[in-house]
Amino acid sequence: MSLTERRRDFPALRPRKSGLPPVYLDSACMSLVPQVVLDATASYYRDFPGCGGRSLHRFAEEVGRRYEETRSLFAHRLGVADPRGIVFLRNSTEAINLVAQGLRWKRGDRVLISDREHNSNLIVWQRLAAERGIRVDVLPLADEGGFDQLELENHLRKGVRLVSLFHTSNLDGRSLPIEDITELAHDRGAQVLFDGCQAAPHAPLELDRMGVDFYAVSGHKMLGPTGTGILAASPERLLTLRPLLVGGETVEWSTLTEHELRPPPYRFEAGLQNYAGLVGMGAALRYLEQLDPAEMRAHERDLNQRLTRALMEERRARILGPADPSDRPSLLAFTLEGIDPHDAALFLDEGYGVMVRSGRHCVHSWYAERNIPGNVRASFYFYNNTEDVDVLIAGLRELLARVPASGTSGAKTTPRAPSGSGRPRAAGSKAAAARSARPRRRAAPRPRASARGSS
Ligand code: ALA
Repeated sequence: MSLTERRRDFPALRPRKSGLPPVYLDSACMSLVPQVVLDATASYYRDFPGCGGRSLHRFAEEVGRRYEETRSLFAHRLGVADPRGIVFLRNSTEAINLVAQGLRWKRGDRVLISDREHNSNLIVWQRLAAERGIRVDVLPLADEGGFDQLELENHLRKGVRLVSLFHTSNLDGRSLPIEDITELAHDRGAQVLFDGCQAAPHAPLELDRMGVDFYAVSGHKMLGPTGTGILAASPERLLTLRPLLVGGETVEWSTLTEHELRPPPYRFEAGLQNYAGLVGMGAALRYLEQLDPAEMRAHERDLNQRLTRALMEERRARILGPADPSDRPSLLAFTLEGIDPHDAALFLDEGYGVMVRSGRHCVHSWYAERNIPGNVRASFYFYNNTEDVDVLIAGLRELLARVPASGTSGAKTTPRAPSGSGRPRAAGSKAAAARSARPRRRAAPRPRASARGSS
């Protein structure tokens, strides 16, 4: 079965009232969910709605078995030999928080992050700096070109305790050489934590072989239900972390004055767990196992190439990050001169049924440094096809034609959002100009069936 034939497995891609399927290009935020995952999730409530690990009856036994099966599937996907190195959490944000708040810090300990980390891998360290006196160093990354190992070594020489970086960027789609980074960090006595949210959905990993200390993943970006993240680490590394929460299921025994924690991973999984979600996640991991990662990568790169070429023909479009889509296959972030990114996203959704993400993608710090209000981001997964890209291109062309470059909402001139407002908006008449360009219904006929279902 070709990758795009698998579109049939995704109920959210079914044609809507207009007769057309939605164009979903926001999988970097959250992937769609195949029917098998929906069925597995529902099967928990329908067929074996028990408390895992507590009761001895058949429902509880079944959920316990499925829960551990999902743990083993995650371990297999990530190349972790011992499933006890997989801790179930809500998402990668919680996983990073577990490492940040779980390690025992000394004043002056250094953490090294990059200049384009998601807030999940930034705010936690800022808080530790303010409250516990750690130091946060920032590794600048070039917008183009490879990873600068010398710059990393210069930082490591200062005595870094933890290097905490994205694996694949949600901002510009590039990946970091995590094996080399791990080796360099270990040579200097530092541990590594990678945010694998944008990498794990696209390929299996070999974390044990690479010696990665901690790796955070969100299941909702890899076909799973929401609330199904994990932290991967060796059980020995996990022993160095203080649990964020304790309570039911985290202890071997307790008296009125004492308790003994269970070994990892159970000491980190307090209270009744997201059994339905994790049973669904097991189905998601089994589904992913059937896909060829090389084929997936080539397919995503080809879609990205198609959009890249179209944008390169547009004088007002500027692509963020590496020029070559092979260096950022799963996503493409861009600005359109004179058009506010949120206006562009609304125009595409309302007029063309195209869903992209706009704004600062939870990497506010990077945009603030450059005084850019945000950008538009299209992200690809194996279920996207060329028609998706062509509809997006048609929408962007119409938007550019409707909103002239000058005298309208300008990416360069749009003021930064007042703090706390969350969504940057284009100012006054500029925003109005872009918004008035928004069609009230589908503005242009979408390319029809010939491309549908093809890759
Ligand atoms: N949800 C975040 C994004 O869309 C990570 O990039």
